[in-house]
Amino acid sequence: MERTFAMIKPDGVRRTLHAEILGRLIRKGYRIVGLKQMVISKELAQNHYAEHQERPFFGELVSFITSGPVLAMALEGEGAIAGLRQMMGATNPKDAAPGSIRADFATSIGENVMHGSANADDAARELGLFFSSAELLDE
Ligand code: D4T
Repeated sequence: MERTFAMIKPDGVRRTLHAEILGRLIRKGYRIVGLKQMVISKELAQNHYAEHQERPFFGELVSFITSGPVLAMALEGEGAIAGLRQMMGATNPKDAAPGSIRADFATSIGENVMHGSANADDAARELGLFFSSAELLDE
């Protein structure tokens, strides 16, 4: 069993895609072990996206992700880290596989509806940034 961090970004929350996206994740078989709608602080955003600090789009990325509430999630399931990435599709919706969440619901690379941890190290780091252990269901 793996745990991973997922998030509906402010564009997805504004468009109330909660049920659409949670429905897909639940039907896939993932267990939602943590869930909260929250506004990300600038500090948390900079920390979460620290790997992109030097990129030209960093400022826009931080201002977008803090622009309104997000729905933060902890998901559990077999192969959940890679499985979630597959369900989300490529970062740029133009390149996302047909039927993936980004292909179906997003048009721009900047506002691409969802985040999912890229690998096991990121999953552990991001779950720790967004959730305390008391907020998560037991295994
Ligand atoms: P996130 O982290 O949001 O799930 O996206 P990915 O893991 O799929 O992609 P990423 O880390 O490469 O990019 C993080 C975030 O930055 C935005 N972005 C990215 C952007 O606005 N312009 C760009 O050129 C790139 C590469 C989109 C996602």
